[in-house]
Amino acid sequence: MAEEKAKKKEKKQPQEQSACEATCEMLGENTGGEYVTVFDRSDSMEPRCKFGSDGVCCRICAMGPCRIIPDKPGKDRGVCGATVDTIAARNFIRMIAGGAAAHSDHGRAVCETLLEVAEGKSKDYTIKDEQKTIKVAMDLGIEVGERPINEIAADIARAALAEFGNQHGELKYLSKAPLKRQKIWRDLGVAPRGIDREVVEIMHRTHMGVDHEVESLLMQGARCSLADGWGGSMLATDLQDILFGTPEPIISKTNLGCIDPNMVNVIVHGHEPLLSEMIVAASQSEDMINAAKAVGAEGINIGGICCTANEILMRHGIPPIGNFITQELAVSTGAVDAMIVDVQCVFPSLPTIAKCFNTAVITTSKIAKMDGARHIQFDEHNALATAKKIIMAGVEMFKQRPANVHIPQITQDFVGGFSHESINYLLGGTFRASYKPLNDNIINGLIRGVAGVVGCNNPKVKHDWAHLEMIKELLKNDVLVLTTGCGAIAAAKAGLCSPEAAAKYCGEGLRQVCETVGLPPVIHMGSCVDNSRILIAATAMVKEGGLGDDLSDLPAVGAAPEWMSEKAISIGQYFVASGVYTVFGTTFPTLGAQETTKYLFEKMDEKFGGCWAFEPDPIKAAQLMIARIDAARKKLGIDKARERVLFDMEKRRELA
Ligand code: NFS
Ligand code: SF4
Repeated sequence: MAEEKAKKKEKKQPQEQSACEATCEMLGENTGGEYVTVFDRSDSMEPRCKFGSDGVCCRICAMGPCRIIPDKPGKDRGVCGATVDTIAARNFIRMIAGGAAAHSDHGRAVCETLLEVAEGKSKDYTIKDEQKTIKVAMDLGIEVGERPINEIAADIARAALAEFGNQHGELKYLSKAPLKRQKIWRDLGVAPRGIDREVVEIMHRTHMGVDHEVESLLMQGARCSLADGWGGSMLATDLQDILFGTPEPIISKTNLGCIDPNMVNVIVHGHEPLLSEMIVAASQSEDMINAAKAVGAEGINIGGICCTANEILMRHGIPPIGNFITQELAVSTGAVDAMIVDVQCVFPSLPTIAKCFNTAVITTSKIAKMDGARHIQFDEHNALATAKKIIMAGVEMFKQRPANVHIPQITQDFVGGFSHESINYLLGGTFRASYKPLNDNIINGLIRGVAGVVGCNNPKVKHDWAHLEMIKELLKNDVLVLTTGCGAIAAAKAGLCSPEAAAKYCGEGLRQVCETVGLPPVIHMGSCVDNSRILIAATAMVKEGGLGDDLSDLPAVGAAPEWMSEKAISIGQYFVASGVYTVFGTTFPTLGAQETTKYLFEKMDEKFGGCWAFEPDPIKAAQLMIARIDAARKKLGIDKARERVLFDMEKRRELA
């Protein structure tokens, strides 16, 4: 009895688990523990294995698993003799391979669909953005001339697909980076040859008994990550823009309150917009709306979770109802009739919780199935018909809604849909699109610098909290924030992605600029593959002039305060290899290996002009980022400008 009481005491309060009000409300609904969620499973997993956490356990061959204690003779090497640093470096770059593979396979699927569309075999999609098609053709060295757009698009798709299997030379998109950056990559031997080749080479090098040198391993990790950021992810973003349109700022709503009790709620979750685009289109067709009405609903309501949410938000203003960690809680509202999933970041627990709430969980990808879920294979040749069939599965479930529906009445308005192109227009105007106003305001010190705050949620950290604390600290210090992925949804839910946030959270300088240009201080740039948009925006800043001649010269930094996935490690590494100082929170997967960690945190800075850092306290992490921004300003000789601005501000306050 006493024991039971002690256990109950240990159960965390919702407010300790999440900074999102709606999430807390749903957690509060389950204090009796009727169903199990990621929050409970994470607590049950404690204490977690220290060897695994620190990256010093190797299971690469069957002589292991080898768990290393570096300073204990006899335990300081694996059975094969591998040192703790070899093991941690191997584990680390295997994470990069996993992340790069996921992003890039998504990119590959987009390429294949574009080819089918261009060849007229996938009749439900069209080429939506001709201007972008021409731009991408030029980037890939494809002749434009007077050729029909479909022919150009087909050549783009073929050239893009060839990037995956390319064996020699280097990826074409590397030429989009600043010249100085390209030279750094070539000199270091990390210019990726082909996307698939770099992933495979990591698997080979990290096989038992191959590459054992920390530098050699980590440099291949960098090469593979670049094949993700400047390859697979960038192709995914660009070709999606061609197919579905380049995003423009769009007003939307977010959070669980966007679930509508009177509608058939279909939630799309996962990553590839190929299907979710069609789901959106199908949900607006008359026959589907009629089918919904026939079962007593007012219509069909689409919402999103994770990055597929960001994709359809960016192009259609569809509300993201939650981020990664809230996928089960969305189901537990009882009002989700169907949850449609494709690939990545999908909990295999969904069918279990869905059973309690009569939600249909539908898998759609031929590479991603789940026990307990219904599989309706997505067929891009018959995209609209498949989407309708999937929506009908939701319509059928509407009548079986449980009695205990509970939807938190919490929503938040925000603006999303910022692509590099739309920022360019916003800043410079349609006729003279440019980043000049941004650069000018950085040079004159009103904006101190730019930070990309991106990435996941992780139940080891209070949900959304680290994102929000970090972002607020940055805004207060006049740092403009760019965001993607689940971090973007966290920011949007907290009201940081609305223009009004400028007055509420920003330092005087940043507030002024945001209000003049009409930008929110936190700019939602899309899904995680859209981190490639941040690379391109940063490159545009370099090319605009006045802020050095390489990405590493910019007063720009990156962070993933609640990361969890291998994709996040790949993203972090390609930011570092692109010259960006990048701070991760939560935990860092090489901490048990000194030399490897030192290489990532220090040596990479000498090589790339950017390096990794680890700081779980989001405020301290923000301060590290600000210090790095200030150092870059000093190097550029623009630190004096900022002192003047601050002085002026004081003066103005005095006057007021
Ligand atoms: Ni990014 Fe998107 Fe979210 Fe993390 Fe998962 S959804 S690709 S990996 S959890 S940000
Ligand atoms: Fe152990 Fe070496 Fe095998 Fe890894 S590769 S499990 S360190 S013997």
